[in-house]
Amino acid sequence: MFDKILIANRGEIALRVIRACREMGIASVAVHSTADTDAMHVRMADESVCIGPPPSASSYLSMPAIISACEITGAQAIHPGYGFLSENATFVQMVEDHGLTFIGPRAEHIRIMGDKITAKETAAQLGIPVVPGSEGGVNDVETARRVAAEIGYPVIIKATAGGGGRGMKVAHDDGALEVAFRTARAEAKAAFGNPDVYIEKYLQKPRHIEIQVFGDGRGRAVHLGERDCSLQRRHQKVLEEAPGPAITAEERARIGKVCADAMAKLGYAGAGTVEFLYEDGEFYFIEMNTRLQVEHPVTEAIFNVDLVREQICVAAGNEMTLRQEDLSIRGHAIEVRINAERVPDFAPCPGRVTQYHAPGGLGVRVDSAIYDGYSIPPHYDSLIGKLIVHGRDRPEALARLNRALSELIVDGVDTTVPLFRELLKDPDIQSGNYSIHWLERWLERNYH
Ligand code: MV4
Repeated sequence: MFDKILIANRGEIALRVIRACREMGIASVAVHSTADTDAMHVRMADESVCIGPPPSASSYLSMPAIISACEITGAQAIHPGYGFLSENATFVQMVEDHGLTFIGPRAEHIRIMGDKITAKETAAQLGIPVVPGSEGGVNDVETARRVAAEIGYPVIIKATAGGGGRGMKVAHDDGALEVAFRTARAEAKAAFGNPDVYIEKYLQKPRHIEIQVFGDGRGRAVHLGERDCSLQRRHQKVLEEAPGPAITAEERARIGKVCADAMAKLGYAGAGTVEFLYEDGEFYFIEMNTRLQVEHPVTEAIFNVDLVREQICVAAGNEMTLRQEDLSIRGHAIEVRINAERVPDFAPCPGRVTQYHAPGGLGVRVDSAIYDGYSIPPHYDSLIGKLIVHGRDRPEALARLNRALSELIVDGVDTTVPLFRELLKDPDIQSGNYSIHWLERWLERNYH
């Protein structure tokens, strides 16, 4: 096992990893920019290294600075958290070239899943159901027309280098196809330096369902059910829950096994998420994320598994302790993302937290790195905390979330907390009846 791990991240996810390290008796090293000298992850880690000025590109994304911090402190492994360098295959290669261990999948698997066409082809070959569409990329309008006519309108044109919703165009009929196709290619070229696009049948009212997978890198893999992450605004998740309110035990077992078998065949190492659109009882693969996700705590709650501990174990070359037959779901969990943002326009609202009180009690988990008097710097993501509740069933989880939100105090900056207090009153949220478009429509109804 490692003696010392460096966490190449900040905020709540850095704390999350430090907590796992401490429970495992592993020393932790925080890295930080000059904007984060007073950050909680720096205080909680056993050691810290300043790696550069506030802009991420000069600090949290600086590969040489992070590798140097390992060499200075003697850290043997790097946990990337999410975002930043977590899905950067070049970084993984560099880490390994310096005799260090990347706590995550192999560079090759990150690279495959980072290109959306290759990811989809790989998924299909591995037996994962995919959205009907073009085989590979489409480079000319004539081919686009032919594919669209074959699969039927509406269709969606996606950038292969995209992901997370950037570079997508919908065409509802043949008349709209040419403009959508050319616009998608131009935007893809401008945004990613790569004009390649592919075409899919456009699903009109799906849910976003993602399957948590975990592999040992030696041909064994398990699944830990799904999360429903349909409540999003502009491709930013707002609330996530597990299990998915629309998914049956039979569906979970079937799609879960398909994903676990696929990851076993790939030789995938560590935590991963296979993303699907779910409509009319069918799952359609869209992307795979090769990292630990923001919303992993809802899965941890219902399976009683520490995913970061498992990541560290597998990276250290230990046997994976997870066995599919031991993994069973207990109850229901919901996470809400607390962002320092002004509702309804969700403009970032950095500044000083004048008062902070975290809720507690049975079934309540708060993952946050803020504290009384903390100044939220303007340079980074506006996520300042996650409130995760666990109950014996969905109604109990909802009641607990409502109660925890009533206890939570974050003063001095605007946050998404008041939004959740309103959202929980809606009958569709109470009943779990929502698709990927539900939240934007609710915001229009309630705030415009
Ligand atoms: C789609 C789709 C409908 N049909 N693909 C958006 C982000 C990227 N991960 C994939 N996305 C979508 N792909 C087909 N064939 C609708 C979306 C989509 C979406 C997906 C998940 C969560 C929220 C979304 C909001 C708008 C569109």
